[in-house]
Amino acid sequence: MSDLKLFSPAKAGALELKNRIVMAPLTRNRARAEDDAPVDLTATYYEQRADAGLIITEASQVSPQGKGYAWTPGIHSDAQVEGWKKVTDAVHAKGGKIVIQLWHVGRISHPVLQPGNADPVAPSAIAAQSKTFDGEQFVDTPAPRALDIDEIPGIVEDYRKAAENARRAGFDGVEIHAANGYLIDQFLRDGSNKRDDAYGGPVENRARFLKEVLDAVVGVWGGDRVGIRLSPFSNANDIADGNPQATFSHAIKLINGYGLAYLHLVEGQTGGPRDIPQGGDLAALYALFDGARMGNNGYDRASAIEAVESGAIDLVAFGRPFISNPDLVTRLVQDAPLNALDPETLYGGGEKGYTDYPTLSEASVAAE
Ligand code: 8OZ
Repeated sequence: MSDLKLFSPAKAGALELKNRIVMAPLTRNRARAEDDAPVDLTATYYEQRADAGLIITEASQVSPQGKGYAWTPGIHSDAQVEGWKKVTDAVHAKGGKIVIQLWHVGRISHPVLQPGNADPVAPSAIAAQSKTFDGEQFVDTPAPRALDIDEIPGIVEDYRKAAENARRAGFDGVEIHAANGYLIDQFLRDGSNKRDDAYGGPVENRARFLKEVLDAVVGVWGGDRVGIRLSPFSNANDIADGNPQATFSHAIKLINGYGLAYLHLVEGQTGGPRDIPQGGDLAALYALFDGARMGNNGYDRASAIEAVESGAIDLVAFGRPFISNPDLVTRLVQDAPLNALDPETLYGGGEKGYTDYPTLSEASVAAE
């Protein structure tokens, strides 16, 4: 069993991973309300999961404008860096590796979550038929304001500063969140990007913002400590594209030039079926990338073993199973049963459903 590739060490750029099981980025909405800083409980939560070959943190906004939901953490202030430092110290003390996911939500926000109650920003003033949580209720995401071309360098600079803050906070690297209908994805896709300047029109232009973010973040970390997440065939947050195969072929060829640690793809519909719409070819997209390939979405033990053993991908990111099983790696190695997930405690709240899921040994003590 232990000679299964899934449980064997791997390299992802400069990141040396003790196994190929990755904790996927998971929004949990438990940051401190006053300043969006991670709390001590968050250090406990990640520390409990440090057996993963790699932890990718929950998406963390690069600026106040990049925020789209109540109680998500940021990585743009000193207090947030301080909170994250406790997280990285705790994970490192347990022998784990952890990167932070850098996030700007673009139009998936609401004025009540924005500085000065401003309208959220996006490539074009097109509303997403989506919802966000404002701290009290779910609200429709309104029409955003189209970014002025002069504002774009400032947002790229926010990514650069966030990447620097991530270094100060002791992370092993960063993941650029370019998936799930948030700002980078909004630029990439022709359904949300109707600009007629250098950032819109042909895919070369729609990928310009991604390229500038890559330049900024790789400039801080070097390519081999940067990963990127894309969701080519997902329509999460009402994202749409006339030809996702062509869009993401171009994007991944561009990305491949940076020597990144890994390419992380959401396979199929985010948080939903793994089916790829007719004509979509995920393997062809992975083949355009020379570094480690990480797959996510609905994997279980058998499909993860098979995917890595066959060479289809190198690393498997587990989301929901990692929420309810802090010792997921041990359970997968032993082929032990998994704790069920409590959907009521996914977003917001305290330790219930966050740090109180039992490990196998805790569960067996409780059963005695
Ligand atoms: C669930 C709830 C809110 C945000 C994503 C960051 O889909 C998210 C997210 C997931 O990438």
